[in-house]
Amino acid sequence: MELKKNTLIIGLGNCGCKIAKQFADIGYETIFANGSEQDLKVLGNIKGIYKLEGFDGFGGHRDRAMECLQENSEFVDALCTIKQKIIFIIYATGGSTGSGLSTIVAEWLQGEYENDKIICTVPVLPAENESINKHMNAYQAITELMELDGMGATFVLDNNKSDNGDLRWINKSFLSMLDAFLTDDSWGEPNNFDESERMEMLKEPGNMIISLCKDGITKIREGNIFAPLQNDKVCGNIGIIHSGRNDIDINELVAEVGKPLNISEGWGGKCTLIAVSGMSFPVDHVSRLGNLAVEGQKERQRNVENAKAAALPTLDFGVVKTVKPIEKAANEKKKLSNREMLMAMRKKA
Ligand SMILES: Nc1nc2c(ncn2[C@@H]2O[C@H](COP(=O)(O)OP(=O)(O)OP(=O)(O)O)[C@@H](O)[C@H]2O)c(=O)[nH]1
Ligand SMILES: [Mg+2]
Repeated sequence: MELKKNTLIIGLGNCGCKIAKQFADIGYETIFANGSEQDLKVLGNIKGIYKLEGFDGFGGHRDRAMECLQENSEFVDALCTIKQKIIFIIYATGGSTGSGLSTIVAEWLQGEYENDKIICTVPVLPAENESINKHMNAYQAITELMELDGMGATFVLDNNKSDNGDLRWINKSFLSMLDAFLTDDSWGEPNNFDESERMEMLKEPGNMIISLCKDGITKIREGNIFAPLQNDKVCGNIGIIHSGRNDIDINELVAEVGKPLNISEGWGGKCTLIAVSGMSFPVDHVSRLGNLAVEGQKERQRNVENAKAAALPTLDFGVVKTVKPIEKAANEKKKLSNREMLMAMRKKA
């Protein structure tokens, strides 16, 4: 089985759809769901678009998702006829459409296909300088995701890692990493990192990361697109494709990510690839975002309290009295207007 052919990418909300579009452009089967006509226009003329009628954005309210799905049965119908074995749901946790839909869609797919499919999620976390509402939504989305049973791997992308706010770099990097993971068909002595081993990794619940370069081990901690790893060394499986000869020192890698149950290695890759699955969710980092929201709300509350004291005082504007014009003396001759003078002159002539 070729993994790419057996993969469906679902993009939810604006960010999810933009990342999913990149996969569509390189031949992946894709479904897009969003309410905003303007956002969908950016995708161009492409199949698999579901416009969520009546929901032109959720305006920051994740809780509108259920109502939206009830009113947009065409999209839910599409979720019931998926042929691919592996499904990726991509969405921004900080927005409201993708963030709100994500849990319900994941739960729906899980119920619909039970253990028949591997359902992976790709939640995108807001940067630390984004708004309170984004941090609250992200915290809720990750809490809900962690409570779901039967899910496959989760790739937590972190917008805080973007270079000067360049989110396209995050999108592109994820595309190349996941595509390499799904399509690298390199083979060599003495072993290969085969498709069934990759499927096992995707099937494994918990956090997963991919790194695509020679200095992959240091990139696991910094300079990557993923949320900072939970510092507990919980690790399920490691997959490696060496591009040269043993270009990854496994002991060094294990010291970094923890002791895995299994290590699958392949040789002859176009570039070095490291994948680590079954790790803990990045709870510390997500808590940090949650606390930023709590602190932000406290500050707003303080501002509201201070603003109360700043009521407008009552001012006495006084009353302006009118003054009567001075009456002209009765004997004073009325001055003629220019017109009157001209008329009088014409009469005389
Ligand atoms: N990595 C990445 N993040 C993005 C991108 N576009 C938006 N975001 C992030 O996504 C979050 C906003 O989510 P959106 O996807 O725009 O929201 P939505 O799902 O359309 O929901 P609404 O609030 O209803 O519009 C913010 O945290 C942004 O930083 C993108 O192209 N790449
Ligand atoms: Mg939107």
